[in-house]
Amino acid sequence: KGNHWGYGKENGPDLWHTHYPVAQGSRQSPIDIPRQVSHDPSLGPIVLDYDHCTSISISNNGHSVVVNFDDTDERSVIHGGPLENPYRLKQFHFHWGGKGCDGSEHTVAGNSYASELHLVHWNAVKYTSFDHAAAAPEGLAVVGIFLETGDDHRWLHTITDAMYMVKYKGSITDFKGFNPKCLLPSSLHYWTYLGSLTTPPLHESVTWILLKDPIAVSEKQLGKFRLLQFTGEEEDQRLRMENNFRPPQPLKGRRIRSSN
Ligand code: 1SD
Ligand code: ZN
Repeated sequence: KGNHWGYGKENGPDLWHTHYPVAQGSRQSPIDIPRQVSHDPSLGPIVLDYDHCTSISISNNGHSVVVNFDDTDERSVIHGGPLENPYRLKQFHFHWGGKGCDGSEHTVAGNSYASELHLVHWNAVKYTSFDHAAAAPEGLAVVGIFLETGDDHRWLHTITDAMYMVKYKGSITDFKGFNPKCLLPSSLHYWTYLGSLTTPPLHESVTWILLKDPIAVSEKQLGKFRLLQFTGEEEDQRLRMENNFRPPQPLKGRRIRSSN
């Protein structure tokens, strides 16, 4: 099944269901967050415990740029909010648009942001590996953060400066000591709902925690993301990595809850 999905005309989100029928399932992501979401007083604050955070590498998986973490112990976890267990940070990656285009996966009252950051965590209390967790109902917790265009982001350059080393699909290089805490907005108010991976295999395993406050990054910084390639260095075809987002999917009666 490997690589016949992407974001193009012949392999884009509208066609994913042919190889991944769950694309039309009952809890798919992303979704549009409606204007009015009810506050759930039983939801506590979400805690991102990244103090001893240990990034290892940065890579291009042909769909996004990914920063990978050491997840062999509980050094970087999130807990609280809608979660019953702590979830370990595995990686983070981004989705973005073309120049001047929308690029987020989730939308808010019909409006897109320029980009969306996903911090992917797994439940190591219930499951023995990331791969097991990724296919299981309570397996993953993904924190989504919206990026809007504005001033330069003070810390994002650490990532964009490393991008020339992972321009092509399949490339990977050391990226140690990066703490994603520097990418969080000042408030951690969130929406939460039960959904799926937004890329094949689209497993319905994700507790989504979407931060309401966006962070600002400059158009110039986003331009560096668009120098990445969907394609490998040896391929004849060159395809700029952009518009790597899935559009909102039907809510199908799911409840969305607000932390405030
Ligand atoms: O797109 C990512 C995909 O690259 C992979 O990280 C997967 C987890 O195995 O998660 C999806 S997403 O749902 O976080 N977009
Ligand atoms: Zn993602």
